[in-house]
Amino acid sequence: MSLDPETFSQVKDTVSRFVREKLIPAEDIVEESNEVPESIIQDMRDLGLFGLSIPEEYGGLGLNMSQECEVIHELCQASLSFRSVIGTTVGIGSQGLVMTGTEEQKQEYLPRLATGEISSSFCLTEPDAGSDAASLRTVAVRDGDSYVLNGTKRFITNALRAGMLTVMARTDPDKKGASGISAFLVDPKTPGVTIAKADAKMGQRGTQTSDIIFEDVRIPASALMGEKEGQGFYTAMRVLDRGRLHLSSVSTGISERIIHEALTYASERKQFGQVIGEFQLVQAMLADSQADLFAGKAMTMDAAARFDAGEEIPMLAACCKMFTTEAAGRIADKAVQIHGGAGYMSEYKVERFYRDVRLLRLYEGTTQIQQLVIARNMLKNVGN
Ligand code: COS
Repeated sequence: MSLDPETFSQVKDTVSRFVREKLIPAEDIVEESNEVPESIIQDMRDLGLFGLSIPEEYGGLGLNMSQECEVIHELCQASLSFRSVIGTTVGIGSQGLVMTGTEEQKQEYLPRLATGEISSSFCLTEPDAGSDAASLRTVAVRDGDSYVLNGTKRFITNALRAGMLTVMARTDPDKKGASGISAFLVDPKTPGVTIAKADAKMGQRGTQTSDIIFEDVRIPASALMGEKEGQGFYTAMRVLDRGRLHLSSVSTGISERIIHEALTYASERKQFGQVIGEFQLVQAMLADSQADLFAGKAMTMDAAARFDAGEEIPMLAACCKMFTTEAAGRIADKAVQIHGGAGYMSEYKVERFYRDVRLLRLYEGTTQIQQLVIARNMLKNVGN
């Protein structure tokens, strides 16, 4: 699956224009109001952004991974909260369904997800199951033609606006680890589902995360993704591999924007009778940031091309996620430093971006989980 080069180039140009003309000017409103204006969400629907990764036969744009990474890099030249509106639908919320759903399940949800009529959330994390995802405790007990769900999910992005939840739950209580977990497609309006109020966070204002509580939620047996029990954890891992490439592009996109802010400031701000960009110690910070950005973009595009060619990429995706998110942290830190005292002031965007990018090293697997995935794969391949 991929979009033809000419149409793809138009999509990319349109996204760049949208970022420049609509998103960047709206950044302050989002920061102040803690929400993305409905008019912008409608623009995103009109541009087809919710359907980037959904195959064309279900109404999406059908981008391949390389194309998705390029578009996400462009989109993330603006505040990360905008990307977050479509992020769960484009990435982890829909891709399990694309990979393993039955035709009927795909027909039920994908066309509406692609247009943005509904959006989706990915429900894996729980109060006691974060990095150790396989220890999750939400249960789905089979009862005739239904399953009954009980449990709590935590930090679920876009839960408050979701029209479809991909929920990982334990169907086999005798199997403690990965193989007892199944994935379900759940309508959040089902009786017994409670979505808690949005969490207060360090940054990314305008992005909403919440707990979801399932209390005796009866869902039809046909909601079991792929109609196969015991596949949920493996699907989640595959979805996260892909999601980690998506997030790498998020990181390189916002890194490029932060470097632009630092460079602009360094070219205008004068001290000791000259612009500070002429000082070599400032140049060193700019140069390190640019090299980090170039490396991150190159590795992400390489891994995405390999994914599109059908290669197994869990280790490479973890390398990209680890490197690009850590690089975004370094770049944001240097941008604040280049701004001096001004960098600590909310009036300048780098203060906000510094807080926003802190999340990148935490969600969809912390840096330490990426290290674990990389090293385990290296050790597995010894002697091959
Ligand atoms: N693709 C497919 N299958 C995978 C896989 C992948 N990328 N990674 C692991 N698996 C399989 C393993 O092969 C193993 O299969 P068996 O049951 O047949 O043995 C199973 O999944 C369990 O894997 P493993 O033994 O490695 O599981 P662990 O519990 O030790 O750890 C980690 C797995 C830590 C990698 C996983 O829990 C993880 O990614 N945690 C972070 C979760 C996360 O990113 N949360 C963010 C929430 S979403 S915003």
